[in-house]
Amino acid sequence: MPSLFDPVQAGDLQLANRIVMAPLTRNRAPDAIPTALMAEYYSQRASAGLLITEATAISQQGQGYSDVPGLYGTEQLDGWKQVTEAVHEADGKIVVQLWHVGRVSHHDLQEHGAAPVAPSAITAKTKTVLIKDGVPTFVDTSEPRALDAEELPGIVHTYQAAARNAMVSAGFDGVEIHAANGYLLDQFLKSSSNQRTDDYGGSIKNRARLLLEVVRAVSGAIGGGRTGIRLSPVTPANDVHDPHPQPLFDYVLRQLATLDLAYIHIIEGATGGARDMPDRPFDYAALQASYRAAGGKGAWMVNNGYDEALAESAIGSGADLVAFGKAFIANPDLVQRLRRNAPLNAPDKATFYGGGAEGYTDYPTLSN
Ligand code: 8OZ
Repeated sequence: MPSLFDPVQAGDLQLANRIVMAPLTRNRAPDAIPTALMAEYYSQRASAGLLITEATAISQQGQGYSDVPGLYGTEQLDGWKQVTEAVHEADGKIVVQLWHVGRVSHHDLQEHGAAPVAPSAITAKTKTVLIKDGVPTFVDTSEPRALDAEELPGIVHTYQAAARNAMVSAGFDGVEIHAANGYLLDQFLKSSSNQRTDDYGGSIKNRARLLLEVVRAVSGAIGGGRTGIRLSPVTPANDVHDPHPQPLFDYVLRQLATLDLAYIHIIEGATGGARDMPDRPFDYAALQASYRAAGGKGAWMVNNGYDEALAESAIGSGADLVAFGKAFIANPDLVQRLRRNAPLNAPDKATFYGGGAEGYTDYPTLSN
């Protein structure tokens, strides 16, 4: 039986172990440009089998928080290039998470103070972060406007262009499409945020249409074997809900199975919170079985609240990869610590979002 420390193939990505650094928003990219400090942070963690970057906006419209990075300007791509070079220098593999926040934004972050966009004009009961004078402040998200159907091909194209630039200009090993946590693609999937009456709303097939168009466009441009996707069937994050998640995600996974993706990344339960949600039951084993039954060969990546014992048991029962979030914030050498059963540093919540090196690149490794 494989262990967490054994190599694994995820599409075209040959990974040294099955421990993945989950995407983690850290708000340390002023003007959305990745910095040398970010290159240091990611390269410190390069012993992970795979690093997934923090969520990275594909356009200004896709921005929802202060000081999160983008992937649509030359300086942003150059900034990411120094990150990928540092990670490759340290023998790591890194994919960038492609992000459009949809309605989880504030008009101050949008071009000319425009309203954020969404499947329907329904405000999310959630907060975003604006950093003013260096101080992160939580603010209500702004009322969005519903996207016209004519605008959707442009959004698909923007994902595709970002994926191409990620590979060609920024030197990434692949991309992960962020379709989780109540952001744009998840807003289209779930009925609480999608009340459209056109081809992109109503039936499961219609609500999954934009997501599948994006995945086809991205994987068509850079190769399915370098494309992953993140999904969160039942998370309440950012005020999305679907009363029937099992058939919805069953359909999505059966469609994705035909696209030869590198991996499927599933958040089990409430993002960063409870794995079991009695009011939102979901059968993840059935979801994986549907994907495999439909011919899906991508690596199966699980996430949310894993410790080593739970991770090994997941690998034993058919997961290929386990993503760790907070543990990677506080333990740059997490792989080595897990391998040696060494104690873990505790993460400091106060320095998760915004700031500089403190709580970012200064967590000690075992040898320090
Ligand atoms: C925490 C804070 C801001 C954004 C996600 C991109 O939940 C995020 C995020 C997390 O996927």
